[in-house]
Amino acid sequence: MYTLYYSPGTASMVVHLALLELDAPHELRLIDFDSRAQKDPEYLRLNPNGVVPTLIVDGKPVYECAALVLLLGERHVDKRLAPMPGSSQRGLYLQWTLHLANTLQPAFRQWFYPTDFGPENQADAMRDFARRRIEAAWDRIDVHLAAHGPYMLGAHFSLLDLYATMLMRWSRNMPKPADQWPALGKLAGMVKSRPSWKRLYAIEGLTEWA
Ligand SMILES: N[C@@H](CCC(=O)N[C@@H](CS)C(=O)NCC(=O)O)C(=O)O
Repeated sequence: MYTLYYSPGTASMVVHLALLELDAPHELRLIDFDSRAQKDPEYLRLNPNGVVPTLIVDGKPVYECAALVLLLGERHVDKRLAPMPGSSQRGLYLQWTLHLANTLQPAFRQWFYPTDFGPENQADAMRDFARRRIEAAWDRIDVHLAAHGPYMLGAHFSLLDLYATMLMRWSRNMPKPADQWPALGKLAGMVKSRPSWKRLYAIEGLTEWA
């Protein structure tokens, strides 16, 4: 049994989706951002970064959503939602998962929390820089999907598609949302039609970009 510390629609979303896709028994603990529960000393003992997600795995906290996606894929290998070491898709899988984690997700952090990166009076410039980084990443991923899609790994759905689609969702109120890129839009449509997506929306109480 896993325990996921989450906040609706945030970086915990991909872990929650993965748990649902993998049919992995889990319980949820809501971290209320309005009361800054992510900075509570009790929560900081689990995740000293004061962010979600944190997943309790065999009694121990593990954080970083990309790491959790990789970990869950290999702990539930029978579900075949992640290429294992030695498989021909493994390199591509690691490449894109880390690309999302190292390039796209940090740019979103800069978009949503610009004052973490510089003074208040430079927030607009920070956000504009983040927007350009995000759009450049969508350009590259869309080219990849158009040539090698429709899923990130080709013909077969994997946990990586959940990660890409969560990040696409974060762009929904940006000047150019990710689903306006054709191949990205197609991927988003396929992931959004999965039962796991619909269940997560019901459980987390999400409505936007359903
Ligand atoms: N690198 C971390 C980033 C997690 C992260 O930034 N989570 C955000 C929500 S999307 C958060 O908890 N923000 C609350 C805060 O920074 O106080 C991961 O991938 O798990």
